[in-house]
Amino acid sequence: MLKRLSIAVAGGLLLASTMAGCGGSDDAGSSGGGDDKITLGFSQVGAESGWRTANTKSIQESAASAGIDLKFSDAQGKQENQIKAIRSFITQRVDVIAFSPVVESGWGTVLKEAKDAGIPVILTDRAIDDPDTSLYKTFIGSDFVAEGKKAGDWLVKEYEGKTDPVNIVELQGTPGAAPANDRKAGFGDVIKADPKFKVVASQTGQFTRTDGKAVMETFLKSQPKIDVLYAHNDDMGLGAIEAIEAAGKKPGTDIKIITVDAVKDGMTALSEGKINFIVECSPLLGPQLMDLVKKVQDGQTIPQRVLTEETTFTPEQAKEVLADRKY
Ligand code: GZL
Repeated sequence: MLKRLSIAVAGGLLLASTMAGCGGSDDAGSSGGGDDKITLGFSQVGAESGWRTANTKSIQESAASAGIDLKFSDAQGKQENQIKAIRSFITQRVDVIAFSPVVESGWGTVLKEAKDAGIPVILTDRAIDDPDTSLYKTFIGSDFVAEGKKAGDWLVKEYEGKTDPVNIVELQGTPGAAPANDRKAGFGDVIKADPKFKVVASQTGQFTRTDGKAVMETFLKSQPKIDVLYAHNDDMGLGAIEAIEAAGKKPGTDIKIITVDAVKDGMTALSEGKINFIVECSPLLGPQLMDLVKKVQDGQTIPQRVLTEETTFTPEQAKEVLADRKY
């Protein structure tokens, strides 16, 4: 799918256009870099979801297409592994370091080490909460608070004019992760305006299908009445659908479901009416990241924040675009 992101610069914010699904071979791990090749050290969160798999593919393919020597490390969801990988990239004297921080906090020390070693750092996908923004050149990723607000706005519209209580259960992402914190905050901000909306249970499903299913099973046992599920990503929503169906209920009808990401499996469930609304979060950050890496290597000034614009999907819209989805 051609992902068109309009180019606009406002207050140091760049929205850049990018073509999705770049070509080139899938270059896993590190490829032999010649002397003049830029060497990029990338620390990835893990492989917890369909979104993450697509994000990794985009980064590996884009590095190959851009002729960038990629040293890729999978942290299996552990911050200590990401810190170790960043230290290893510093020892190897890579040209640029990029990473998707699994959680928001605890990065100051290792990023100071990269800064002292004169190696520029780019944040991708998730933000950090360190106040010292000189520790990284830019953050390219979505506005997760806005994603949560879009989910809340849909729910408010869906129940407009109704007065009965609406019991909501929430499957949160990884504790401490920016998308989990912000999607919760954005959603909560919108629904607090109407007392009929009540989050009766909220627990992490770690962004995975397995945990999403297990937690939804406990919600179904403990909650006398569930009207809505808000899941911070498609994968947890898909796991919850399995639990809802096993309990003899119809997902999308007996329990309305809102998720975030818009990966293929989520969009398929949406087109079938098992999910009611999906807020898109694009994993295809590879092309923009490689462009930023080259600019940083050339010593060019780049915006502090590169925001990926995203849309939302209803079941009807999902049916229209499903065939073109690349992830
Ligand atoms: C969001 C990304 C989140 C996805 C999940 O940018 O960090 O992590 O929403 C993924 O699917 O696991």
